[in-house]
This record gives sequence, structure tokens and C-alpha cells, in this order.
Amino acid sequence: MEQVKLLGFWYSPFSHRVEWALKIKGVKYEYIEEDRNNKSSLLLQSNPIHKKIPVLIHNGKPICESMVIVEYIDETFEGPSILPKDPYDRALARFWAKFLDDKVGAVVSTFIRKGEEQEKGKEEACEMLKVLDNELKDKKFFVGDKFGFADIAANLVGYWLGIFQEASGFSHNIMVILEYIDEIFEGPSILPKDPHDRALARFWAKFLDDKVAAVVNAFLRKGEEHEKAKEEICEMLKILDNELKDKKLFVANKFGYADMAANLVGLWMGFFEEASGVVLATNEKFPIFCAWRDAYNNCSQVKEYLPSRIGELLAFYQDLVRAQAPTSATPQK
Ligand SMILES: N[C@@H](CCC(=O)N[C@@H](CS)C(=O)NCC(=O)O)C(=O)O
Repeated sequence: MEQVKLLGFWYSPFSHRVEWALKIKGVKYEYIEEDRNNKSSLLLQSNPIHKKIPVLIHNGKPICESMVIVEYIDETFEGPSILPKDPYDRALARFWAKFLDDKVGAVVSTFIRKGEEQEKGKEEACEMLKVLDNELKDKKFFVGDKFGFADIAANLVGYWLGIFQEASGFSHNIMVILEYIDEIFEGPSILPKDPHDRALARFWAKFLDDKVAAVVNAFLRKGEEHEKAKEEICEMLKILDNELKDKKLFVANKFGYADMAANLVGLWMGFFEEASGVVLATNEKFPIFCAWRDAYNNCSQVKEYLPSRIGELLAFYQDLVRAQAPTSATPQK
């Protein structure tokens, strides 16, 4: 009987790469959540060089480094292959995976560092996006017409970059990423098929996305900036209260693109309200919006896909509110 354990952090793109590969292969595994500030002796013994997650422990033997693990999984377990069979395509897949991995530092500096380091990171990240923009212009996947190794490495730019952008106020690209996901992956479509409904969905998504800075400023800033943002949020709530009066979902009665953009006001704004004590969406003032929000958070698509660790997310935002960044959160274009 195979014994497969994965040590990871729930929020790490590197852990998710490994989980992805295990799922592609249909491997059963035990996931063990590590604590960044109090690493287990199993982690320290298994990855004594870097002391980082992810680590895969297969029948007692540890393997480290996410893309090394993905390759190991591909070679060890039955199931759809992750690296292409053709040697040239394999080389290409490894090239792009390495290219993407080499940019981790730039992505982190762009969103998490400040000053010169951030500026340098931004330059490098933009250079990378230019390269990808050119490389991906007439293809869906990095190598051939099949999802594989390099596409797994691309989770950093395909998914996490969007999360970093949203968390840091650089939010304008996240819906582009959603459209990209809709176009490249099989499964139920996210944007409606009908052109008018598509336009409506894009309209509402943009409307909601344009409010990111106001939401951040209303709950995290002080003074004039806070007052102006509060006004803008109340204006937005009035519009939503009217728009949602006889519908639960934004377009064509089907959960989709605009409803995904609505996670900001449907879910995250509630965290901010609870964490900061500034409550703008009250039942008295915006009863329709509040009823929509309850239904939104209880609908199966939201429940199934949005973060299950609500308590931890709330604690995370409480810390953020306490830390109160002094500068504006206006998205940078
Ligand atoms: N190159 C590594 C990166 C792994 C990595 O950076 N892991 C982070 C979590 S996102 C970590 O364990 N950090 C803990 C620490 O630095 O103490 C990989 O691909 O596996």
C-alpha cells in the first residue's frame, strides 16, 4: 500500500502545484498543514536544506521543491502524463517552467516589498508579462495542445498573481485572468454564451471591480480618504439595492462572471466590516443588498468554491486592519 503525505501551507502556490499533480494522477494522499512560525520536526527533518514546504513523503522518502515533486509524481504514478512524451516538447516544458519559476522573486517583490526593491520587481514582472503576452498569442497551453508541466508552474502568474494584485490594490487584471481561465479550461462556461448577456456580465464585473479601492479605503484608511470612500460605497450599495431587487444572480439567472467579481462585496466586504467595526451595509438602509448577500453566501457555487477557512480569513483581515497602512490603496494602472 502506497503511503503519500504532503506537507504544505493552504495559501501557497507551491503546495497547490503538487496537489494539482496528485489530483491529475488520482493519487490518494494525506495532506498535513504546516505552521510557518512553528515548523514541525517532520518538515525540518524532511527538508533540512531549505526548511520549506512543499515536501512530498512517499513511502517514508521525502522529495522537495515543487516542480521536482511534480516530475517525480509524473514518473512514479500511473495516470495522464504531465510532461510531454516527445523529448523536444519535454525540453520546452522544462524551459517554460524554469522561466516562470525564476520570476517568483520579481512577483513577490512587486507586491510585498517596498521602495527600490519593489520598483525593480515591477520592471522584471512587466518584462515577464511582455514575454508571456507574445509567447501565448496563438496558443492556449505552453507546450503543444495539452495542459501540462509548464502550465502547472504557471499557477504563480495564472492565479496567484491575481490574488496578490487584489490584495495589494493592483486589481485591474483579475477579470482578465478569469476570462483566460474561461477560455482555456473545459467545463461549464463562466461568461454567458449570449453576446448581450456577456456584455452585461462584463459591465457588472467592471462596475464591481472599479470599487476595490473604495472598499479598501472605506475600511482601512482614516480621515478624508475614508469619508470619501464611505460615500462611494453607499452610492454603490444604493445601485446594487436597486439592481438586485428581483434577482439573485447578476445575469441570466445563472452563476457566472459577474457573480465571481461580486465576491468583493458579497464576501470580503463583510470581513472588512466585521474586522474594522465600520458597518455600511445595514438591513435598514440596504435591505435588498443584505438579502442578496445572504443568498450569495449560501448558494452552492459560492459555498463550494470560496475559501472554507472563513474564521482564519477573518482573523487575517483583523490583523490587516490593525496594521492600518497609512498610504492610499488606489489601484495603480
Ligand atoms: N522553490 C520552492 C519554493 C517553496 C517556498 O517558497 N515555500 C514557502 C511557502 S510559499 C515556505 O515554505 N516558506 C517558509 C519559510 O520561508 O520559512 C518550491 O518550488 O517548492
